[in-house]
Order: sequence, then structure tokens, then C-alpha cells
Amino acid sequence: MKSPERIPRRAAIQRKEYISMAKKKPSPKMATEAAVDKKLAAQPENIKTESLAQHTADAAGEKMTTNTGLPVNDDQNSLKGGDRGPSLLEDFILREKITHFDHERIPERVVHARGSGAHGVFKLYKPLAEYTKAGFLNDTENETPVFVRFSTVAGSRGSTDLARDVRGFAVRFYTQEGNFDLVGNNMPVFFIQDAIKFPDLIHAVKPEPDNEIPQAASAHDTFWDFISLTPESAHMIMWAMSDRALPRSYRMMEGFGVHTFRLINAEGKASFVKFHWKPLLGVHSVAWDEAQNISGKDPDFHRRDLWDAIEAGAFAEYELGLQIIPEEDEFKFGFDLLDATKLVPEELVPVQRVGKLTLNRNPDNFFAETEQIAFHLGHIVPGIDFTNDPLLQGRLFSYTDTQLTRLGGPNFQEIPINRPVVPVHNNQRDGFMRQTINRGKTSYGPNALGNNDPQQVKAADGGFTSYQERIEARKVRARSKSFFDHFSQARLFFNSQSEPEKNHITDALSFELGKVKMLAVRERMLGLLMQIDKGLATQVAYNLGMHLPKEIPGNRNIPADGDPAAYQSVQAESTVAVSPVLSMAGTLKDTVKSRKVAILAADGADAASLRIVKDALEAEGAVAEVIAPKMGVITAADGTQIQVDQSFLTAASVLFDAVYVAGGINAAASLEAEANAVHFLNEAFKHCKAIAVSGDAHQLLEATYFSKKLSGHYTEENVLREGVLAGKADKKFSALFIKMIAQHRFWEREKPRLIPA
Ligand code: HDD
Repeated sequence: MKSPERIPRRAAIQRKEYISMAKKKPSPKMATEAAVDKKLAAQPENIKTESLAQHTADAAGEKMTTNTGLPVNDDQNSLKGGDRGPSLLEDFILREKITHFDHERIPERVVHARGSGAHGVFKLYKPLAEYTKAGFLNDTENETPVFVRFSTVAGSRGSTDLARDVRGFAVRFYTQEGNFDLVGNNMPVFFIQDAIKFPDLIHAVKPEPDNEIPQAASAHDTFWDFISLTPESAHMIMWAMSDRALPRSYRMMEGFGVHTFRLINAEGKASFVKFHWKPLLGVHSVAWDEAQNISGKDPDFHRRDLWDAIEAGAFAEYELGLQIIPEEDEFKFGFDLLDATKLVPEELVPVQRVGKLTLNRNPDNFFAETEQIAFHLGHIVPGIDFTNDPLLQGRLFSYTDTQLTRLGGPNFQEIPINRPVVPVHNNQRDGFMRQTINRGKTSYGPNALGNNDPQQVKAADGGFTSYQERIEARKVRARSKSFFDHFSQARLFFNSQSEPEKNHITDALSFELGKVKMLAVRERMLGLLMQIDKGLATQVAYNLGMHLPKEIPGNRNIPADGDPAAYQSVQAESTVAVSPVLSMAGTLKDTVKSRKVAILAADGADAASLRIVKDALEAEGAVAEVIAPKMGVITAADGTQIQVDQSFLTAASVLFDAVYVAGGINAAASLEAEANAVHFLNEAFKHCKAIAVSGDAHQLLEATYFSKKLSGHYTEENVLREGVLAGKADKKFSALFIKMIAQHRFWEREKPRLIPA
């Protein structure tokens, strides 16, 4: 096979110049400039960063010019007839600046508008030649550059990160055979089975069209009206109402390709495949009350978390998992592999972990990279192909189509973040904003004038060929009979949850339906829930002050001439009754890396007890911040000064994973007098977080509403059950606190429901 020409040789040189230029900037440097230098020099280089460098500009140390390169003398004042006179039309500098500004905005994505991106690399553990000929899935030597964009679905570009919503998990691999995009979500199934229903689903969940309310929320009438009439959504609704819809961090959620795809090996043999991403920090979520608070305190919480972690070198890591299903097994599951409302239980087909994705570099420019990346399910490489999943098939149209409006024309693939790392040659030409200068007379094929270039590529040399699936069918507008089991996996998911997770689903449904004004919609939803789990429906009905309905709502997604009976749900049981991996209870809980811990302190704090815990946390990779009544420094009991990171005005317990109260009797007395400090602890307790209090600060603990509810015996066993530790702050204390934080949350605290805050 002809080895692919690597464009970025020039880029590599330019990038080196760019980096060394940045390193050589004139001194003395501002602190921020020095930070930029450091970042540039630290950027991991790969073929994609090299190609991006060709298009990257840095104004540090440069003179200002217009867009035509004219040095600008005065960018502060417009050209006027007299210093108090009218501005002149002649002022091309004013016009250029304002015109560009006037056109800075592009349409936000119609869904997944709110997102955050990061660069990284993918490294394969073992060649997968048995299943696929895809080059990047056979190359264990080289890392494949990637760009990932995480997103929420329903909210606008400026909406909160903490909405109850599905999260997008879109990964682009810049492979030597072109871009491969895995455009997935953090949930393995979807609301609908056929892409033709996507506009209906999205119109229902987006803010209502008359008053554009509510923003980034599914808790309103139109969404639940649609869902209550669409039983195929039942399984996804269980996921969306679970804590999976409230991730603690993009770095702590799973990803799924959702559809069944195909892998094809060099012999042309195909297997079905489901793609998974497994985060190495485990799968963790926040509480709903906490999410709502974070939305006010820091609506950029997830974006900031990802950015800060990467800046601090705590790179986000996920393993790529594959569930491979031989073609012969297509019909052995009792559900249809082409139905995107179904997952393949890991008990039936284990997930093989085949490689690791590491997100190690923040974008240089949000708009240029994160906003302009144009993902598409149809960006595939030889060795990977589609199936007939009707949701997948419709997506194949939608993604390119939407970019034409969003990015303004057919040349969006030339935007630097969208360019593959291999050369592009074809006979497509012109259009708005064309960048490439195509030489030669021919832009058609066949041609004799130009040697018939560019040449098509033989399959044996890497030319893409579609999998030759045999199809013999009538052309029909129809839904397969095998798609009508709407409830078995919704039940499987619910039954697989821990008790606290089940309670959260009940609460979420009660909250969402509590926001629905139309009684008939709530009633229909209860009818739908009854088909998933009677106990769940009964509890939600109780919370809503309603009775279970006598009538079960049917499926209303029926064609005009369709027989309603033929479209109703088929009652079935899942072959697997419980799938423990669907619960987050058993996820990895072995690290505090990048977790945020608030250390409450005040003047008179015991410096030793503060430092011993802070050092121990930082040694394990956690981030500890000192929170005090005011900014600046506090003076410890021994006279040393301790830097304060935030005051109670800007900090809040919801922005941390755990709280530690440093010792010092006087400091504890000051904190006790500070209502915000007591609230900090109460709220952390409410959200089931790890709390540790140094022995002589016990009086602050006693000021909380929860201290009387504790056993008062801070043995390891009690502490790991209750999540509250008090005692002498020493090495053992710190180690126990770290163990508690790694547990993530003490959800059992919610059981007696004793928590106001
Ligand atoms: Fe989609 C964006 C994921 C069904 C139409 N989708 C989009 C993004 C993600 C997904 C992660 C954001 C990509 C980015 O960060 O730029 N979408 C999914 C998943 C689906 C799904 C996992 C079901 C399994 N989507 C789906 C259907 C349709 C679309 C059925 C249309 C028929 N999706 C779009 C879109 C978007 C999009 C309108 C908006 C912006 C964009 O594509 O680039 O084309």
C-alpha cells in the first residue's frame, strides 16, 4: 500500500518556529505571557497539533495590523471631521473592526449547543486484525491524535453544565485513513428508534415555542406529553432520570456509541460491535439538589473541571471497550440489535478493553476548535461500517446537512480542526470560503488531460468499499415487529440500581412531573411507569398526590392508516434480570485524583493540623483549597501566615467533593460564629460528602444540625458508613479521610431523609 503522503512536514517546521518564536519573546514578560510560553512548549506534539500550528496565531510581541496587514496607528479613536465632529464613512479601520464584530456569531448547534472540547491521543493495547482492518485499530506503535467534545443536549450555548440531561461524548480520531468520528452519548440507548422522530423529540424537549421556557430542562409539559405517548422512550427515560444525567465530571462518565456498528476484517468478514468508553476515575454523579445549586454558583462547572484538570496535568483517561458479536448471533438476544433503545447486557457479551484515550491538551481557541468541529457519524474508515439501525441511517444524513447552515457552506471540512491529517484530493471545487488552491485544468473524472488524477484507490490499497450486505426486501414505511418490546430493558435498568439510585429516579420523576401543568400528561406518565415497575409508579403517584390510572396509555406513533393494535408494546422479560454494571454503586472508588477538597480555617488555626491533611491530600493528587471568612491570609496560632484561596462569599460546598475543618480552638470559634461556615458543613452533609474535623474544632461540628445524628464513635467502620470523621489530625486520620473521599458519596445518609439545608 502506498504510504500516505504526510502534509504536515511544513507544518512541523512552522510549529517549531512558532514555539521557538514564543519562547524568544522579548523580556520582561508579563506573568500571563510566561504562562502562554509554558503552555506552548508543553503541548504534546503529534501530527494533528503540527497541522493545527499552521493556522495558529499568537499576537504576543507583535504589532497590530488591519486584516490586509496594514500597521495600525490608532485603534482607539475613529476618524472624525473635527475632534467633536461626525465620524467619517472613509474610516476603513472603524468599518473593518465593526463589520467583523457584527458577524462574529454563527448559529449554535441545533442540539448539543453547549459543549467543551479537548485534544488528546488514543493508544491501542492489542491489534484487532481478527475483527477489523482499520489501521488505527491495528497499530499499537503510534498514538492516534483525537479531539473530543462533551456536551449537553437541550440547552443553548450559554446554558448551565448541570442540567438534567444526556451528555454528548463525541470523539474524532485523526487516523492515517482519514477522520473517524464516534459520535456517542454518556447513555447507551436513545429515546427513539427511527431518525424521522428526532425533530419531534427535540421540539418537545427544547423550550416551549410560545415563551421559550424552560432553558436546558426537560421538566415541562411538551417533553412529557411526547414521552407519555411514545413508549419506546421508556428505557432511555430511566437513564435520563437516573444520576447518569448529573455527572460529577466529564472525566467521570462512561461513553457509548449507542448503535450497533460493523467491524470488517481484511478477509471481508464482518462482526457487529458496540463501542464503549470506560473512565479510569470511575463513574460518579452529583445530587439533584446540588446540581441545581451548582447551576447558580458555577454554571461552567464541567467545562472548568475539564479545563483545570488538564492544565494541572490530571489528564482525563478512558478505555475503549468493544462488545463484539459474531454476525451469526444477530438474532439470539431476544431483542433487536438494530433497535437503539436496547443495550447488550455485559453479562451476555463482555466488554473487551482495547485501548486508552487520554485528553492531555486544552484547545487554544474555543471557537476555532470546539465550536467549529463538525462531527459526523458518516466519517468512517475502512474496517468499520454501518448497520441498518434506522436511527443511525437518518443520522448519516443529518450531520453534514446541519453543518451547511451552521458553518456556512460546503467547505467546512477545510477548517483546521476538521482537516484530516492525510491529504485530501478530489474533484469538488469552489463554494463559499474555499481555502484550497487546486492546481490544474481538470476537476472531473474520467479525464485524460490530467492523467485521470486524482486516482481512485483499489480496495487492496485502502480504498473504502461498503460492506456488501445482502438485502432483498420490499420498499416499505414500517417499524419492525422486533422493535415493540418497549419495557423489558427499562425494567432491567431500574432493577439493577442500588436503593439510593432507585430513590433518585423516583425523586427525579416526581420533580419533573411535578413541573408538568397538564394533569392528563402526568396521568399518562403514571400509566407508562406502571409498565416498567408498579412500585416506582405508585411512589411517584404518591409524591404527585395522584392515584394510579385505570387505563394504560398506548403507543400513539401510528401512521394514518395503521392498525393501532399492531403498534402497541409487546410485553417481554429481559433475558438478564439484573446487570450490576448498570448501577454506579460498584464503580471504581480507589482514587482521589483531581478531587476538590475545601479546608475551612480562620485566624488562630492550628497550622500543623491544616498542613498534615493538605499535604496528604495533595500527595494523592487531590486539590485542596483553604476557605476562610475573608480573602488574603490567615494568621495561624503559631504566628505563621496561611494563604487563603477563597472566602465564604465565593466558595460553596457544592463546588467541592469533601470538607475538612482544620484545628485551632479560636479558629473554630470564629467559624462557628460564621453562619456560612456552618451552612458549608450542613450542605456538604446533605449532599452526602466526606467531612473531617480536627479534634479541637469539634465545636463547629456540634453547631451543625447533623452532629446529633451521628453515632459519635469515629471508628473506621462508623466513619466509612457515616462519612464523618473527627479526631486528632495525624497520618492515620488523613489516610482515612482520603479513603472516605474515594468513596465519592455516602448516599445511605439520605435514607432517613433528615436533611434540610
Ligand atoms: Fe445527534 C449533534 C449524539 C441522534 C442530529 N449528536 C450531536 C452531538 C452528539 C450527538 C454527541 C454533538 C456533536 C458535537 O459535539 O459537535 N445524536 C447523538 C446520539 C444519537 C443522536 C448518541 C443517538 C444514538 N442526532 C441523532 C439523530 C439526529 C441527530 C437521530 C437526526 C436525525 N445531532 C444531530 C445534528 C447535530 C447532532 C442536528 C447537531 C449539531 C451537529 O449535529 O453537528 O445533526
